Amino acid sequence: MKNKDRNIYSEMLQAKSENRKLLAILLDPDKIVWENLDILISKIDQSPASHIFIGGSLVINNILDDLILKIKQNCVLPIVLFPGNPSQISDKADGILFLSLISGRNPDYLIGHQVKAAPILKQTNLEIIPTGYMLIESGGETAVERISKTKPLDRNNPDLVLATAQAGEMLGNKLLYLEAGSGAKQAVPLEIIRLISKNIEIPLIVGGGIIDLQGIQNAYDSGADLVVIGTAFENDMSFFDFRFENAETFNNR
Ligand code: 1GP
Repeated sequence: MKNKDRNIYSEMLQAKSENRKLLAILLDPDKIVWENLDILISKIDQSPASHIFIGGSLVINNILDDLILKIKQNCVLPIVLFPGNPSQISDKADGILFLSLISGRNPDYLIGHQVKAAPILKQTNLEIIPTGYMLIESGGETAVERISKTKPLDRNNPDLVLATAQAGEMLGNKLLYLEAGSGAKQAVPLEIIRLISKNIEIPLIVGGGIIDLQGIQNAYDSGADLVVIGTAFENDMSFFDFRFENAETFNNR
């Protein structure tokens, strides 16, 4: 399928309207073992995932284009860039979460990187999906916090989290992403997911520190429209194998 034939965001809205939950597997190019890629792709293809997100805090490996092309040979899932900085753009992907780190106050991550990325993105066919990205405190310093030099929002201050989410929606973001951070000790609190999902209209992505099926189900039950799984699948490519068969959680494929 060519990039222009796909409308990732419309499909997300459609899924939300049908209460069909979505699942993204997050691949960090720096952690890909090229020799294992075929099996990795077949595991993704057999999994309940609806999307592949690609990105990392650094991405020092210059394999982004090759990685995406290789995945596309064997898997039809939409590939969405989830970039840590403007160097992580590939026109081989289908779309990009155009992130603004609205939980923080670092201008580079609110507008600076976006200004650098805009002319590059203009040259691509990528579907650009403006996304309010909110880091929620999760029991330890995460890579996003370290690299962006921003503080996460206090997980015990739901009023501030809500106001930030509402501001993100009012600014015109099409998605909100509640992020505990990759490998977080504690996932985003369910009360926060519940509060935000009840008070915004746009689809809600939740990720960071979700390590089992129950965690995914809890996030869905609390109002997440799309859950992101990175580390758990990275550590165990069979993560979805036995969970898939009888799991009603995954009704998206
Ligand atoms: C990180 O939300 C994603 O940006 C996924 O987090 O690696 O903890 O699954 P995990």
